[in-house]
Amino acid sequence: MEKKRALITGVTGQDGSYLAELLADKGYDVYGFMRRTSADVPAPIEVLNDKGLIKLIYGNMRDLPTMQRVLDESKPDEIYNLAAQSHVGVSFLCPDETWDVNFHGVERLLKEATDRNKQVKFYQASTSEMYGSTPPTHTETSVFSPVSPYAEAKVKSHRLIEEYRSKGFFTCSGILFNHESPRRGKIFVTRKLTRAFAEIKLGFREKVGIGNLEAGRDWGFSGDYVRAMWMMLQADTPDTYVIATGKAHTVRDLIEAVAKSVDMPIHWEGTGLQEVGKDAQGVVRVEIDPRFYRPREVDALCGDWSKAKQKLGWEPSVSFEQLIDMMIQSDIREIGAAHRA
Ligand code: NAP
Ligand code: G4F
Repeated sequence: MEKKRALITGVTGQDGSYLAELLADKGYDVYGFMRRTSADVPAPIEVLNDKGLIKLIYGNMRDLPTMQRVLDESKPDEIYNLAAQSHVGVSFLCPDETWDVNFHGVERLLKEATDRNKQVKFYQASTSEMYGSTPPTHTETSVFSPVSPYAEAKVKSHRLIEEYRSKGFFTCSGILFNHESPRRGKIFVTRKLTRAFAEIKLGFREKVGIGNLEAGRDWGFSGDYVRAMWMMLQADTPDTYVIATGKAHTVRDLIEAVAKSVDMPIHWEGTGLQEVGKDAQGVVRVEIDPRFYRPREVDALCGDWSKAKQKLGWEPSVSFEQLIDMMIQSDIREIGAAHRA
């Protein structure tokens, strides 16, 4: 049987890296679309494991000719569109780039891909941010109320995916709630905290500044969520699915759990901007830094993933506590290794 070919945009990101490994393990030839950066990693890069190939080629969601070239070279059966300006806070600072990559990029890719192959299967990385703050639990049919440039662009792309589906194309959307891992970018709140507490624990840092303590998120493991992406494209019909754990925690809960996982329980003193988190010796380990507040905030997100369980047989395998432990242990190892080198 001929090997399947997949194109992953955003392959250098958290999800892209896990997905590339998953697909290569399943025997796919995987093409990854990567931007040229000042790190000067030369492309193409080819990685061959015993089952499949991962080939990274230069591409940019903002550049039509490179997109066309990549599609012609990779001839994908499945496309996973994960590339995005993915930081909500940054989207308030860079709204044009966010709009161009997160919406127009999707528009370009969908058109070029379906012009070339009407049977191509397309996964779009939609997001729980599209709901804004419409409580309490979100399903595939909950109302969208985006509050950031990031979420506005994602809603527009989500609608485009539905439009293509209504015309008979195999286009799926995963409305994914926050998912994390040791490969998470260091400016997202989970990794920022696991990194900071690993440094505090090892004596390289004293404290960390944080924004809104009361925001609630439904945090899962990226490795579980990329499995759901693949399952969506193997289903008989294309659809939209919520992927989540169904359990929400606040940033305050997250800090307490991260601190506990390095045996440094935190207690809180003060209120508002003066609130601090102190360790058992009374040393301030967490303080409020208003620079991390957002112009508009999504207060609480929690997903109902029952459709994905029922129709795809998907379920999450890593708990909130296991996730934090995995991340902090990895950060401790990484920092230790860097200081030994
Ligand atoms: P990430 O780690 O920030 O990765 C984003 C990827 O997009 C990176 O590979 C980045 O490349 C690439 N990219 C950015 N601009 C590009 C451009 N102009 N052209 C080509 N590539 C570009 O994000 P992630 O956490 O893996 O998330 C993957 C996708 O899922 C994103 O679309 C995100 O919006 C969405 N999502 C994420 C979550 C979550 O909790 N993680 C939840 C819901 C939806 P560089 O390495 O060059 O920067
Ligand atoms: O970790 P965050 O930056 O993730 P956010 O904004 O929820 O977005 C992530 O998840 C979305 C899915 O819902 C994805 F679509 C998106 O691509 C991205 O992966 O912030 C989480 C919460 C926010 O409420 C934020 O205001 O934590 C709050 N927060 C408090 N202090 C902070 C901080 N966030 C960051 N990044 N840094 C802080 O110091």
